[in-house]
Amino acid sequence: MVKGSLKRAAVLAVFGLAAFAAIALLAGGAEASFPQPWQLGMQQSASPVKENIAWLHNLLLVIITVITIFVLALLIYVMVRFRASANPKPTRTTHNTLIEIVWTVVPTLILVVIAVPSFKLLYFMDRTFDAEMTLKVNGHQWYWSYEYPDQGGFKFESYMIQDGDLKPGQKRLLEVDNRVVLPVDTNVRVLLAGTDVMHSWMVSALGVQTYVVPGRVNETWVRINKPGVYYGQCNQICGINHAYMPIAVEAVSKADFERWVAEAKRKFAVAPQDGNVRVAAAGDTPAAAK
Ligand SMILES: [Cu+2]
Repeated sequence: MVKGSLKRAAVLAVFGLAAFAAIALLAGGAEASFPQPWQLGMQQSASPVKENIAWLHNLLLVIITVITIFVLALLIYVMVRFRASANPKPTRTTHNTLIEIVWTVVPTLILVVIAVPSFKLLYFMDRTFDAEMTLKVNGHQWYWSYEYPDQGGFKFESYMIQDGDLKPGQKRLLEVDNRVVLPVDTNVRVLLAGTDVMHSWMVSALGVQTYVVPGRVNETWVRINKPGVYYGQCNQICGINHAYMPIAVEAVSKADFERWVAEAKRKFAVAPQDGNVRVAAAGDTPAAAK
């Protein structure tokens, strides 16, 4: 009897240690706003949504680890204890009410424990009700364009820097010519639409992954809590250059954001459309008519 409970305690201790080792390994892995070689864990959080995602991920990791080790231990025990040579005359038992209740109730409780924080997070990440500004994201084959309706409505396109044009320190396949600049500690409503096919705007450190669909507007939000550059990628297969339309979000202080807006308004000013448009003449070649 004593031997049995000792064995049980030892098994429980092993479960616990394995779970914590797995969490330490996965959660402590990387601290960066871009994917790193051999990275195991998720990128460091830079928004409340991502913090909540990381928390739920760690909870699930414990549950998954414990269940997997428990089932594995049961299988090994059964294989050893009830193998033909050790157990030549098998029992004909088919029902055990207590065990049947336990294996129904315990999984139900586990599902409830997962469902409650899961639904809470789902509604939390859905939208922000007190947005301080709006960012419009447009997906194209194969680049992004961004629009700032609350800052005068300027818009610009954001293309990946090609390998040959990379400057020292720029990240291959992640750096873009025009980064999306956003202020920190600000609730930003993000509206997303597509112009051709489906794309997906995914920035890992911000916990955002929203589909970009032609003909409809999807909504999400970010609140970036520390300055930095957060890289992401299109993660909906959208055609041949799907891998070459990265996202670079640069989070700056509110004062720096105002300065950037003033500069961006000039830089990305839309050319006046009134009266100066040259009408193509009959003899123009297509190139000259532009
Ligand atoms: Cu895409």
